Amino acid sequence: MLHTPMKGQIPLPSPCSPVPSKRQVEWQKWECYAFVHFGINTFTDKEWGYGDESPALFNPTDFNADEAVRLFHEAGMTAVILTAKHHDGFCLWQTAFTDHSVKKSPWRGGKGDVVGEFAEACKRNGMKFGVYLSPWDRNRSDYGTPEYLNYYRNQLTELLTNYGEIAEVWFDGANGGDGYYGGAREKRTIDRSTYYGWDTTWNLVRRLQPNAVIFSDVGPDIRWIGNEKGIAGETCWSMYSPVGEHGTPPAPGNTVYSQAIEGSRDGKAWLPAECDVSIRPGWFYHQKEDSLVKSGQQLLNLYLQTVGRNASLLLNVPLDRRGRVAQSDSIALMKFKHLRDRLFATDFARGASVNSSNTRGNDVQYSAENVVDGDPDTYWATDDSVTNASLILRLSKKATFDCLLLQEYILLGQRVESFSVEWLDGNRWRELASGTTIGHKRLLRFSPVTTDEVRLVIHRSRCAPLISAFSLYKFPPLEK
Ligand code: FUL
Repeated sequence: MLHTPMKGQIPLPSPCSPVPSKRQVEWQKWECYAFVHFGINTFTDKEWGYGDESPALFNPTDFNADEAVRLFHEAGMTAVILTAKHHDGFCLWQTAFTDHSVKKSPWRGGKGDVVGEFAEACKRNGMKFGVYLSPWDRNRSDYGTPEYLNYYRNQLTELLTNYGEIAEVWFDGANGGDGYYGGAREKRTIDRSTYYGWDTTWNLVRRLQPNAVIFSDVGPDIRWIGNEKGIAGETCWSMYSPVGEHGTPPAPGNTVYSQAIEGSRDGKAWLPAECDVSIRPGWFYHQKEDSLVKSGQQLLNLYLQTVGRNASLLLNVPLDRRGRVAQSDSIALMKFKHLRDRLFATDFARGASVNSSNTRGNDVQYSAENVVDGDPDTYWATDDSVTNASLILRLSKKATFDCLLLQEYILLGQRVESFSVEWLDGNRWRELASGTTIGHKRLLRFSPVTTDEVRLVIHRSRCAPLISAFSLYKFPPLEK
């Protein structure tokens, strides 16, 4: 038994800077959510439209936002981000600022609104909704001039005022190059650091949707992981100080993005990582890729490499020419969900008795048993000066497991930089797994062991460690 002062006598650990904002903390809980690429490319079988496509091509035969959103919800996803406008400039909503939109398509007699139907479907199904609005616009004649920025911000204003709560705004780094540009058919290069006046645009988002998180290569709320493969670094800090290429100011499309996969221990800003990856080779639907959809098992691996490494998984599931999710994709999504449900069905560490080498002020509020209580808001903490410490968990009975989940209480900063986990084999401790960062969530897979005693050793931490969860699971056997 600990010799304990009364609960609450010991003050909270001091923050280990930088710390997340409220919107970043909320976003971190989304974990796995859907990206939906849909637009003119769906009908031309391309990935990047040139900008000269006729809006008449957009004509889904059976568009059903509700069905897609329900599927995502059932698959355990928490939000949907829709490509309201891709690089080709075609707009999926009734914008007042261009005719290059659903207004000029035969779909629903020119009265349809894909953004509106998705926003409504998300509301109905308790899902968050976000928008992708491509900064690069290969249709606009004024692209590259200051006028285009008014156009871009006017469009953003429509999206952020007419569709209720917008949870994330996605700013793509791909911009500038050849295009139709109102008939000019030429190559236009812009200065990525200065052209877009990002601060002004981000202020607009803050004003219109104060709770929305802003995504780009440089944040300001969440960062691109630097690849489109669904892989976060085994070391993955939520901190990051983006730098531009060749010493130029960093901006979307202008960072040394290979650094984003790990972020940095001493990064100035809290900029956690989002991993965007498609369920298919392409972002848009192509029939020829129907046989190349990732399996449930592959999606589970992506989950381990993203959510399991302190990042989020933004999984793209495009709509086909009907305006629906293809059957192959929905089967894979439900298998993915089924595998996660089975994996996380039993936590063998829940309710274990836990001893720690040190507990903050010997206060029960910071007790080691907080790591096995299933509550992410309680945590084990050590005294401020103690940055290496250990826990021994005694399970109620022997169990066989091959997966470990660890979580830090990130509201006060990301701290742990080196840890290992051992299991008691007879009377010998043997290493099970080891790692560097933990962050919001760390999942590790190893060969199965059977034991009733496990030890967590924190070797190094930026500040006193705050651990909110330690769980043990068993992977389900491989299914066909
Ligand atoms: C990239 C774009 O160029 C792709 O077409 C896709 O939208 C992807 C999510 O972002 O930068």
